Amino acid sequence: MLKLRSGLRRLCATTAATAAPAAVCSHNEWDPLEEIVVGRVDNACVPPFTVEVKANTSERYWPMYAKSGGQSFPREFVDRARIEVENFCAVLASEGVVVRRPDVVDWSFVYETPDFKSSGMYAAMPRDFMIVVGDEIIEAPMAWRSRFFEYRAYRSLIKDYFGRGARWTTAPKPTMSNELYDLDYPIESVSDRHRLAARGSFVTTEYEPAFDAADFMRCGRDIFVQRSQVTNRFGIEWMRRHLGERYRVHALSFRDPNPMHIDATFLAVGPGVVLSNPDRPCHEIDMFYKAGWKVVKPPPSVLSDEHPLWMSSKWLSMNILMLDERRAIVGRNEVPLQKCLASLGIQSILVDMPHANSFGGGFHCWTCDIRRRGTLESYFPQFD
Ligand code: DAV
Repeated sequence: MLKLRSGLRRLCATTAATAAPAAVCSHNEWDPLEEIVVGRVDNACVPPFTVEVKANTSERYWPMYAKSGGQSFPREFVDRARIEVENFCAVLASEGVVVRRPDVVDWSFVYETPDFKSSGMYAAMPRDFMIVVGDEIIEAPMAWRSRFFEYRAYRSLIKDYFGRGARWTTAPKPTMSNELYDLDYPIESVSDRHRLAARGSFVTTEYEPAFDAADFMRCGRDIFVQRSQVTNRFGIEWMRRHLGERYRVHALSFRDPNPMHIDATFLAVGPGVVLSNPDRPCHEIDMFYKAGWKVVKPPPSVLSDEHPLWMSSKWLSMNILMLDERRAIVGRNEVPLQKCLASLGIQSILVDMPHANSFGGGFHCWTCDIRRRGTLESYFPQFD
């Protein structure tokens, strides 16, 4: 583990004026977890089958998207996922974590703006929609048209946090007009898509800022992000300028034919330890070695290929949630991963939610940490 650099400490665990604990404060992915938002599967709807959905999903599921856009995801999965996620919340609560939930919203409503028409999807993945950086909640300008109104499910929560002292920012809302998308993005052939992504060409253009918060990973003063199908360079630059000099925003790239969300590709699990997906090596990994980080390749998932994953790969297995740097929420059946974590001194707390996984997320995606006990530190001395 790295030695902490004391010169950079800045407390936000208490607010100066009141000395009361800050309601919102999180600097990284591993400090001791105190409060978290866990998503909801209620009313989850299949998004309309637009170019950005097609670019991000496997052709195996395209018939389902083409047929069921605007309708409920299969009820059996919704019902099972709901039970699994309630259990996940109960496990978090039993570990002493305060669990908050978004509102129940009807996602089947059809909306039309001057630029586009769509229906909604869900509020299952708070990690995509928002990010906490220090005492600030930032709502992301997500790139899918079906997610434009997702903020409505979170506003009760965010207003409450604002009332208790959090800073609250909504990144510029995208118009999501046709100019934001490469409507000719060649998605019929997966090999075309691989070639394009490798060249840095994605379904989203640079028309206006767009990002999903899950493309960012927080390591104290250093924040890592990838250009992906849903996060463009304009969005990354917006974050960089918005966060200002206190933070260093680094763009990483991976050998990944279809990047969308960094947290099943590259996930920091402690100060100086990162899980790096062996199928998707990081082109800038030297940055981590230089800072003395340990780069760990997690083993593949044991999940059956038959189990539907409508919006992700099986690498959701590495999408774990750290309760602190020694304890993680990990899939109950992922024994090879549990062993790998044990070798790092990390104890696995076992939770099973395969039907929740079908909706595109693991434990990290399904949550957004609101408060972790800790201070702002640098773990990359070469940038100080
Ligand atoms: O398989 O890397 C992960 C999506 C997380 N929201 C993947 C996609």
